[in-house]
Amino acid sequence: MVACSSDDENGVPATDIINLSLQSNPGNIELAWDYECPEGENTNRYVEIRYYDPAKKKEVKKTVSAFTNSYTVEDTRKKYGEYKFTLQPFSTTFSPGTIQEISGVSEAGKIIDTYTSKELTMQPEDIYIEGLHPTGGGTPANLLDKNPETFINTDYTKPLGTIFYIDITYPKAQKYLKFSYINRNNKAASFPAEVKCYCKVNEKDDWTLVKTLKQADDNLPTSAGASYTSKEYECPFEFNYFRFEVLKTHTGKVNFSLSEFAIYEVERFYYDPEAE
Ligand SMILES: [Ca+2]
Repeated sequence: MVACSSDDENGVPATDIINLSLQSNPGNIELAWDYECPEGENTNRYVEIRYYDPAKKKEVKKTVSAFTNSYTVEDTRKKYGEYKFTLQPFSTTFSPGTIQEISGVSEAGKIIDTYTSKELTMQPEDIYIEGLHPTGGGTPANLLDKNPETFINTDYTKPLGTIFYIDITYPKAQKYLKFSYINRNNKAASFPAEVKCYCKVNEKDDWTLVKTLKQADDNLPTSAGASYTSKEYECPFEFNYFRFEVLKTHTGKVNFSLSEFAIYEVERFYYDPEAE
């Protein structure tokens, strides 16, 4: 029997729900349905949705307006297996309609993995540069003065294949490596095009390679004055020392030249809703 609009004000039957469907999404389940009667003849006041929430360990009852034909159940989890939903319409006179049921499994909740970082203050003595040009190379302080016109330059008179690097002593141990630099503001200068990033805990330790950056893959900048900020790279341990070793420059010349260098304190926020 189809219960569309009726003149009998003493007891209007509810309009039944049809075509109830369920869509699984990451961390939520979407229910959708139609009504047996066309819009305008729908006799319902609301639809009641009932289900058991295994996360809160309780029965949940939601009501949605008669004009609604979908509902998203938030914070569902794959690990809880099947959810069973019961929908029941109620008419303008609160007469209950036919119960519809549907079951389904949620997709896994989305993993949240984000980093926050802030710059760590360095002193010039925290920086050692291997192979500074003896007269025109500048000093480590030039990398910290926030002035793009002061710079460091490694020794361009050395033969090709000479490896130059910057060693940094961290003021505070870190688990994640993140750094930034600014190319020297001079079009004739050479900039890092392949860099190996190493960490270690103690001064006497061997270096551990954490990441190799390449110009094409990692967008190391090749224009004068351009800046680069690395992603966050996890070290196998909390480190105190960082080596920025330049294997190639974008011009192919032996030396590289930078105007600023910075390191960061990094905190990671990781949350897997399925893991609790
Ligand atoms: Ca500078």
